[in-house]
Amino acid sequence: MKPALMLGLAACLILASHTTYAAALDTDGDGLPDAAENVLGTDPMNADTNGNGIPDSKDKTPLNMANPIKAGGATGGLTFTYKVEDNADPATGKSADDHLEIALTNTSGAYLAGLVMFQQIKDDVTGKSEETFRKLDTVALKAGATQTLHFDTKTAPGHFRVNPNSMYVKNPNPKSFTVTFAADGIAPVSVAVHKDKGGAETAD
Ligand SMILES: [Ca+2]
Ligand SMILES: [Ca+2]
Repeated sequence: MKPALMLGLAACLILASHTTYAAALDTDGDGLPDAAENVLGTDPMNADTNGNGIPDSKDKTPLNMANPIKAGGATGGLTFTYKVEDNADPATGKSADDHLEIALTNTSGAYLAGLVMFQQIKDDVTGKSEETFRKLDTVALKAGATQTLHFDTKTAPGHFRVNPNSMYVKNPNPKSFTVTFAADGIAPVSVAVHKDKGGAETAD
C-alpha cells in the first residue's frame, strides 16, 4: 500500500472511532449513552437516577420505585416546609428560578443524622409518576436547628443535583408532589405539595 493511501486509511479509522465515541458518550458510566438518557428521562450524570441501588441500564423501572422508608421511630422529631415554585433569592428577596426547596427543622431535642428522603412527582394530566430516594449524608442537624436544602443545578453547599430530564423540569403539566423524610430513630413525616401548570427552572 502506498504511504498516501495508508495515511488516508488511518485518518478514516481515527475519524470513525471518534464518531463512534461521540455517539456513545456515557458521562456517568451506567451503560446508557447520554443521548439515550435524554430520551428516557434518566439523568446522564447520575448512574442511578431513582436511587434504588440499581444502575439505570439494569433497572427495569429507572424512574420509578416503591417507598423504601419504613414506619417506626419517635414521632414529632422533624418538621419541614416544601416549596416547588415561587422561590425567592434569600439574599435579594427577588424571584428565583423554580426549584425544590425544603426547610428542615430538628424538633427532636437531640442531634439528628441519617436523613433520608423519598419523593413522588405525579403528572395530574397523564397520571404518570416518577419517584426518587436519597440519602442526605451531608445533612446533620443540631437540636432545634433549621437547614434549607435546594434541589437544582447549582453546586454550592446545601444544593443537591436534580435530574435535568425529570418531569419536574421538562413537563409543564400541573403536578402533585409527595415527599417523605425520616432520620435515625425519627418516624417518617410526609407532605403533599401541588405545582401549577408551567415549566420549572424558570422564574414565573
Ligand atoms: Ca449514562
Ligand atoms: Ca436505579
